[in-house]
Amino acid sequence: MNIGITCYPTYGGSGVIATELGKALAKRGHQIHFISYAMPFRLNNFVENVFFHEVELSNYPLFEFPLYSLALASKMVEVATYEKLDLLHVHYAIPHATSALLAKQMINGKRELKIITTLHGTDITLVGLEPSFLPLVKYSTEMSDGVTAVSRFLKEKTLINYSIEKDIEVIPNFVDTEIYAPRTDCIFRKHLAPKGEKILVHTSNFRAVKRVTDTIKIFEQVIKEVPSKLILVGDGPDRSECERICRELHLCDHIKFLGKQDGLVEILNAADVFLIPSQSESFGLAALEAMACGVPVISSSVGGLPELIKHNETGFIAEIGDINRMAKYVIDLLTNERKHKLFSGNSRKRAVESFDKSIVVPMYENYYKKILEL
Ligand code: GMT
Repeated sequence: MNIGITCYPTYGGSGVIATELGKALAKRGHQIHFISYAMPFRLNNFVENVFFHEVELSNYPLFEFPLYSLALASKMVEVATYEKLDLLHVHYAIPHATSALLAKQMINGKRELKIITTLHGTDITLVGLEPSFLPLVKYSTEMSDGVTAVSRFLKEKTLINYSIEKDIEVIPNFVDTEIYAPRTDCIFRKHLAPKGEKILVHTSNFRAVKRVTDTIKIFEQVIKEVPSKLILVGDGPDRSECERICRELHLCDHIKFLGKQDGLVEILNAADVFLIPSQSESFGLAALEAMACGVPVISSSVGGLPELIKHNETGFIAEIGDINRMAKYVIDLLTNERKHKLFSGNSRKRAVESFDKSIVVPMYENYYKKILEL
């Protein structure tokens, strides 16, 4: 198949999934054309059958706001026409699905182009609900030839919040469990915890929805019982506030802010537990990556997280904001070696058996075939 893929190229789960999917499909012999305003960050090496088409934006003085959605639609028309695309798979509805539908209309009659939209999270649960976007997200979802959601939770939310009657296919996030795997040669651990302290890790984009401050409050309780370190990976609007809280609680010597990092596998391999106390999380790719490395996850009971994390098997789940309970769960795992080993093995097993890319990529491939036959 000749497949166009549009995603946000910067850090973020939807971009990771779109890029890894494209690379995996290319390995399976498909021609993949990424269309975006910048090269997706995981596309940093040459990959056979993968092409990148940059959307260029004119900054004519009259345009006070950049007209990216329109420039994207034009580029989609160009790529679909000259690269003979069979389908366009767009990740994150806003504005990608709308641009794709416009492109489809523009080439109508000249070429049959199917549009598949993958809903990832805040495009449905947060941003899409704003009055300025809601009608557009509803229309674009309804008019796409195929729609996938990354969890059953997100599918239900879409159908209810937008009053949509549409067959939405649930295809979960995936991970390459050969790369995200437990390693014995972890040099980071000694560096991060020189006195053999336990290590708690959280990775995110430091947005309010991630409740990163909860990880610090959980840690404040844990360190009273267990010598430990908290490693925070990523960056975003809440980072300064988190750093302020660390200073206020006199925890700066025990909490390390690593900022954005590429070497996540090494960091996860140093972790004893992974924290994800989010306010909203349609799947939780970060938690899956930790599980693949054999790290038990403590999470809030929101969104798609309970579809991923098995309570009392691969980790623990608590109500949003229930810091005391989450801290109790962390202490329980860090002080019970037998239980930790069991949960670690269960986590790895679940990632390999249910969410490895060899299982999930064919789900997309089969879905494409189904939509192309319609
Ligand atoms: O919605 C976001 O916060 C960003 C979005 C993204 O584009 O990175 O993340 C969402 O998509 C990921 C990949 O499908 C999911 O694993 C995340 O759970 C989801 N984030 C939220 O729902 C908050």
